[in-house]
Amino acid sequence: MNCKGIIFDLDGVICSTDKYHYLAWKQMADSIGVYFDENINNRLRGVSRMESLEIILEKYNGNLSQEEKQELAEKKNEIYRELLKQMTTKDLTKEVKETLDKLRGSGKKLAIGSSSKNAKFILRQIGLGDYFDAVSDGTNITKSKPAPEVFIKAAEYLALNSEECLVVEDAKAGIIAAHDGGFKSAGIGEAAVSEFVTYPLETFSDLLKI
Ligand code: B16
Ligand code: MG
Repeated sequence: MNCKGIIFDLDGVICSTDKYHYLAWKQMADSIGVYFDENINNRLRGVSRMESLEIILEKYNGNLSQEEKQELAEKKNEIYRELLKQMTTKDLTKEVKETLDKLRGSGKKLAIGSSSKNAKFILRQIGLGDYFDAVSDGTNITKSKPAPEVFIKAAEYLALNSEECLVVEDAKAGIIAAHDGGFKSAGIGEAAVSEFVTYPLETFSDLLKI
Protein backbone atom coordinates (compact mmCIF):
# COMPACT_ATOMS: atom_id res chain seq x y z
CA MET A 1 0.00 0.00 0.00
CA ASN A 2 1.67 3.23 -1.05
CA CYS A 3 -0.46 5.68 0.97
CA LYS A 4 1.04 7.71 3.84
CA GLY A 5 -2.06 7.86 6.00
CA ILE A 6 -5.12 5.72 6.74
CA ILE A 7 -8.41 7.20 7.97
CA PHE A 8 -10.70 4.73 9.71
CA ASP A 9 -14.43 5.01 10.20
CA LEU A 10 -15.28 4.01 13.79
CA ASP A 11 -18.77 2.51 14.06
CA GLY A 12 -18.76 -0.78 12.10
CA VAL A 13 -15.03 -0.70 11.26
CA ILE A 14 -12.96 -0.36 14.45
CA CYS A 15 -15.74 -1.64 16.73
CA SER A 16 -19.34 -2.81 16.63
CA THR A 17 -21.23 0.11 18.12
CA ASP A 18 -23.81 -0.39 15.34
CA LYS A 19 -25.70 -2.91 17.55
CA TYR A 20 -26.01 -0.29 20.32
CA HIS A 21 -27.25 2.33 17.85
CA TYR A 22 -29.92 -0.18 16.83
CA LEU A 23 -31.02 -0.93 20.40
CA ALA A 24 -31.17 2.76 21.33
CA TRP A 25 -33.10 3.82 18.22
CA LYS A 26 -35.46 0.85 18.67
CA GLN A 27 -36.28 1.93 22.23
CA MET A 28 -36.87 5.52 21.06
CA ALA A 29 -39.02 4.35 18.11
CA ASP A 30 -41.11 2.07 20.35
CA SER A 31 -41.73 4.96 22.74
CA ILE A 32 -43.56 6.89 19.96
CA GLY A 33 -45.00 3.77 18.29
CA VAL A 34 -43.08 4.06 15.03
CA TYR A 35 -41.97 0.97 13.09
CA PHE A 36 -38.21 0.34 13.08
CA ASP A 37 -36.14 -2.65 11.99
CA GLU A 38 -32.59 -3.73 11.06
CA ASN A 39 -33.07 -2.67 7.42
CA ILE A 40 -33.94 0.88 8.44
CA ASN A 41 -31.03 0.78 10.89
CA ASN A 42 -28.66 -0.06 8.02
CA ARG A 43 -29.65 3.18 6.29
CA LEU A 44 -28.38 5.08 9.35
CA ARG A 45 -24.74 3.98 8.98
CA GLY A 46 -22.45 7.00 8.80
CA VAL A 47 -25.42 9.39 8.87
CA SER A 48 -25.66 12.08 11.59
CA ARG A 49 -27.98 11.70 14.60
CA MET A 50 -30.59 14.23 13.42
CA GLU A 51 -30.57 12.90 9.85
CA SER A 52 -30.98 9.39 11.26
CA LEU A 53 -34.03 10.55 13.21
CA GLU A 54 -35.56 12.02 10.03
CA ILE A 55 -35.11 8.66 8.26
CA ILE A 56 -36.85 6.86 11.16
CA LEU A 57 -39.69 9.40 11.13
CA GLU A 58 -40.47 8.61 7.47
CA LYS A 59 -42.74 5.94 8.98
CA TYR A 60 -44.28 8.25 11.58
CA ASN A 61 -47.84 9.46 11.09
CA GLY A 62 -47.99 12.82 12.73
CA ASN A 63 -46.19 16.09 13.09
CA LEU A 64 -43.39 16.84 15.50
CA SER A 65 -41.91 20.24 16.23
CA GLN A 66 -38.17 20.84 15.92
CA GLU A 67 -38.02 20.91 19.72
CA GLU A 68 -39.75 17.54 20.04
CA LYS A 69 -37.35 16.06 17.45
CA GLN A 70 -34.41 17.44 19.40
CA GLU A 71 -35.78 15.77 22.55
CA LEU A 72 -36.17 12.42 20.78
CA ALA A 73 -32.61 12.60 19.45
CA GLU A 74 -31.33 13.42 22.94
CA LYS A 75 -33.33 10.57 24.45
CA LYS A 76 -31.80 8.16 21.95
CA ASN A 77 -28.33 9.48 22.74
CA GLU A 78 -28.84 8.99 26.48
CA ILE A 79 -29.87 5.36 25.95
CA TYR A 80 -26.94 4.89 23.54
CA ARG A 81 -24.39 6.33 25.98
CA GLU A 82 -25.67 4.06 28.76
CA LEU A 83 -25.06 1.08 26.46
CA LEU A 84 -21.59 2.39 25.53
CA LYS A 85 -20.64 2.34 29.21
CA GLN A 86 -20.64 -1.48 29.01
CA MET A 87 -17.90 -1.41 26.38
CA THR A 88 -14.38 -2.40 27.43
CA THR A 89 -11.08 -3.27 25.79
CA LYS A 90 -12.69 -6.68 25.08
CA ASP A 91 -14.79 -4.91 22.43
CA LEU A 92 -11.65 -4.29 20.39
CA THR A 93 -10.91 -7.51 18.50
CA LYS A 94 -7.45 -8.99 18.31
CA GLU A 95 -7.68 -8.84 14.51
CA VAL A 96 -8.35 -5.08 14.49
CA LYS A 97 -5.67 -4.27 17.10
CA GLU A 98 -2.98 -6.40 15.45
CA THR A 99 -3.75 -4.98 12.02
CA LEU A 100 -3.59 -1.41 13.33
CA ASP A 101 -0.26 -2.14 15.03
CA LYS A 102 1.20 -3.64 11.84
CA LEU A 103 0.06 -0.66 9.75
CA ARG A 104 1.57 1.73 12.26
CA GLY A 105 4.75 -0.37 12.32
CA SER A 106 5.04 0.05 8.55
CA GLY A 107 5.15 3.84 9.04
CA LYS A 108 1.57 4.84 8.25
CA LYS A 109 -0.10 7.70 10.07
CA LEU A 110 -3.48 6.61 11.46
CA ALA A 111 -6.62 8.71 11.99
CA ILE A 112 -10.29 8.33 12.81
CA GLY A 113 -12.97 9.82 10.51
CA SER A 114 -16.33 9.29 12.21
CA SER A 115 -19.68 11.12 12.09
CA SER A 116 -20.20 10.36 15.77
CA LYS A 117 -20.11 12.97 18.52
CA ASN A 118 -19.40 10.07 20.89
CA ALA A 119 -16.26 8.93 19.05
CA LYS A 120 -13.71 9.98 21.69
CA PHE A 121 -15.77 8.38 24.47
CA ILE A 122 -15.96 5.11 22.51
CA LEU A 123 -12.21 5.16 21.77
CA ARG A 124 -11.49 5.54 25.50
CA GLN A 125 -13.86 2.68 26.35
CA ILE A 126 -12.05 0.27 24.00
CA GLY A 127 -8.56 1.36 25.10
CA LEU A 128 -7.66 3.47 22.04
CA GLY A 129 -8.08 6.88 23.69
CA ASP A 130 -4.54 7.99 22.83
CA TYR A 131 -3.82 5.63 19.97
CA PHE A 132 -4.58 7.60 16.80
CA ASP A 133 -2.48 10.44 15.38
CA ALA A 134 -5.69 12.41 14.77
CA VAL A 135 -9.42 12.16 15.44
CA SER A 136 -11.93 13.88 13.15
CA ASP A 137 -15.48 13.29 14.33
CA GLY A 138 -19.01 14.67 14.67
CA THR A 139 -17.74 17.47 16.91
CA ASN A 140 -15.62 19.15 14.22
CA ILE A 141 -17.84 18.96 11.14
CA THR A 142 -20.85 20.82 9.79
CA LYS A 143 -21.98 18.11 7.32
CA SER A 144 -21.90 14.37 7.92
CA LYS A 145 -21.22 11.63 5.36
CA PRO A 146 -21.82 11.43 2.39
CA ALA A 147 -20.18 14.89 2.55
CA PRO A 148 -16.38 14.45 2.49
CA GLU A 149 -15.72 17.05 5.22
CA VAL A 150 -14.93 14.58 8.03
CA PHE A 151 -12.19 12.88 5.96
CA ILE A 152 -10.79 16.14 4.57
CA LYS A 153 -10.40 17.38 8.17
CA ALA A 154 -8.76 14.10 9.20
CA ALA A 155 -6.24 14.40 6.36
CA GLU A 156 -5.56 18.02 7.33
CA TYR A 157 -4.94 16.96 10.95
CA LEU A 158 -2.40 14.42 9.64
CA ALA A 159 -0.84 17.16 7.45
CA LEU A 160 -1.49 15.02 4.35
CA ASN A 161 -3.61 15.57 1.27
CA SER A 162 -6.46 13.35 0.07
CA GLU A 163 -4.40 11.49 -2.53
CA GLU A 164 -1.96 10.42 0.17
CA CYS A 165 -4.65 8.80 2.37
CA LEU A 166 -6.80 5.69 2.25
CA VAL A 167 -10.27 5.72 3.88
CA VAL A 168 -11.63 2.52 5.47
CA GLU A 169 -15.44 2.36 5.69
CA ASP A 170 -18.41 0.06 6.31
CA ALA A 171 -21.08 2.43 4.94
CA LYS A 172 -21.90 3.28 1.34
CA ALA A 173 -22.35 6.91 2.46
CA GLY A 174 -18.74 6.81 3.70
CA ILE A 175 -17.41 5.43 0.41
CA ILE A 176 -19.19 8.21 -1.50
CA ALA A 177 -17.69 10.74 0.94
CA ALA A 178 -14.21 9.32 0.33
CA HIS A 179 -14.69 9.33 -3.45
CA ASP A 180 -15.98 12.90 -3.52
CA GLY A 181 -13.09 14.04 -1.32
CA GLY A 182 -10.49 12.54 -3.68
CA PHE A 183 -9.53 9.61 -1.42
CA LYS A 184 -8.99 5.96 -2.29
CA SER A 185 -11.17 3.70 -0.16
CA ALA A 186 -11.35 0.20 1.30
CA GLY A 187 -14.84 -1.13 2.04
CA ILE A 188 -16.10 -3.74 4.48
CA GLY A 189 -19.63 -5.24 4.49
CA GLU A 190 -22.13 -3.23 2.43
CA ALA A 191 -19.35 -0.74 1.56
CA ALA A 192 -17.45 -3.51 -0.24
CA VAL A 193 -20.13 -3.62 -2.93
CA SER A 194 -20.33 0.14 -3.46
CA GLU A 195 -19.66 1.14 -7.07
CA PHE A 196 -17.19 3.77 -5.82
CA VAL A 197 -15.04 1.53 -3.60
CA THR A 198 -11.37 1.15 -4.59
CA TYR A 199 -10.53 -2.00 -2.57
CA PRO A 200 -13.35 -4.34 -1.44
CA LEU A 201 -12.32 -6.22 1.73
CA GLU A 202 -13.71 -9.43 3.18
CA THR A 203 -12.26 -8.77 6.58
CA PHE A 204 -10.36 -5.96 8.34
CA SER A 205 -6.97 -7.69 8.21
CA ASP A 206 -7.22 -7.81 4.38
CA LEU A 207 -5.92 -4.23 4.63
CA LEU A 208 -2.48 -5.76 5.01
CA LYS A 209 -2.80 -7.35 1.53
CA ILE A 210 -3.47 -4.10 -0.36
P1 B16 B 1 -23.72 9.97 17.32
P2 B16 B 1 -19.43 6.39 12.02
C1 B16 B 1 -21.86 7.17 12.79
O1 B16 B 1 -20.58 6.70 13.12
C2 B16 B 1 -22.87 6.03 12.87
O2 B16 B 1 -22.59 5.07 11.86
C3 B16 B 1 -24.26 6.57 12.66
O3 B16 B 1 -25.21 5.51 12.77
C4 B16 B 1 -24.54 7.64 13.72
O4 B16 B 1 -25.85 8.19 13.55
C5 B16 B 1 -23.48 8.73 13.62
O5 B16 B 1 -22.19 8.16 13.78
C6 B16 B 1 -23.67 9.81 14.67
O6 B16 B 1 -23.43 9.24 15.92
O7 B16 B 1 -25.20 9.97 17.54
O8 B16 B 1 -22.96 9.14 18.32
O9 B16 B 1 -23.16 11.38 17.22
O10 B16 B 1 -19.87 5.17 11.28
O11 B16 B 1 -19.28 7.61 11.13
O12 B16 B 1 -18.21 6.14 12.88
MG1 MG C 1 -19.48 3.20 10.09
